[in-house]
Amino acid sequence: MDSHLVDAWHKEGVVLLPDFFSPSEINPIYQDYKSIYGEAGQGDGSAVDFKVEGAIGAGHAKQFMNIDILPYAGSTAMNMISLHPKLIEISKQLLGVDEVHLYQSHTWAKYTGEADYDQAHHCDFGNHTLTVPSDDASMRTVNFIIYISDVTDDLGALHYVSKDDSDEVLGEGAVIAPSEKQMELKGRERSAAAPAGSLLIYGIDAFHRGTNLTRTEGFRYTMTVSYKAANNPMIDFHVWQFSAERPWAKIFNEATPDQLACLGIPRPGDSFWTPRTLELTHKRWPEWDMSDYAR
Ligand SMILES: O=C(O)CCC(=O)C(=O)O
Ligand SMILES: [Fe+2]
Repeated sequence: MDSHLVDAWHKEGVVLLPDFFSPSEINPIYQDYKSIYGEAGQGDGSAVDFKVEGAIGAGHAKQFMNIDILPYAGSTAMNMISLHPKLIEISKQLLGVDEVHLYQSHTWAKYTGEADYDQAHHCDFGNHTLTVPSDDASMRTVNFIIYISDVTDDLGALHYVSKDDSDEVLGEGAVIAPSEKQMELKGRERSAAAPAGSLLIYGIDAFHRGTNLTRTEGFRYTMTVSYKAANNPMIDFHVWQFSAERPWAKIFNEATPDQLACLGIPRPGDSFWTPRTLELTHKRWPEWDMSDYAR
């Protein structure tokens, strides 16, 4: 149990772990992004600025291009990193629960000039729940950003405000920042710039914002991966079951029962597994080695 990480998480609301993944874990994913998305977006590679007078940024549809959802067309590494045992373990520690579910996993490639990526400070609950962040920390979220390429300030590093600072500016436990408070939050923001392989961890109640890419012909490759307590129906983002035609074999062929449990698949020994469900599931996913489940 890494109590230092848990303390930092509760105090700051955001934790940056530089060089968390090894180059051998990240390099194949970098190659996937290169072949799927390329190194140039739409536009001529010079920065654009669409901010209105007095605003620090806003959401635009063009910021959200070049996003795909698990399972991916790319390598095993690209598919399995969302279910990395270290991410599962950290999620359990930070939420303080024994069972977690993966509820979000998407790629994101951003390019200088394709959009103005500057956003206003916000917490992500707006599209992760129909309610608001819970008072109970175990019913909130653990949101990871995995850095596939180097992320510097001129390549759109996320900026965030620590919990102490947002509480001071907005009042204790606030999760909505009115426009007249945005400049003050910006004055307290910190940068999450870090090299490829780094891991950023934040929660559903942490103020942060995307920032613009300004380096000529710059690009930023990241992956967004989020966990919640397994028994938390308030939180969701994707619905895995909706996309049965996607390449799920890439996950089934590699994942352990613990990893598959993060997608809602009952563990070996669960009463769900009967001769009938085993046979039908095997017909559905013939490549999946189900011997642990059949035992
Ligand atoms: O990609 C980033 O750096 C942050 C984007 C973000 O916060 C969002 O779209 O909600
Ligand atoms: Fe966000």
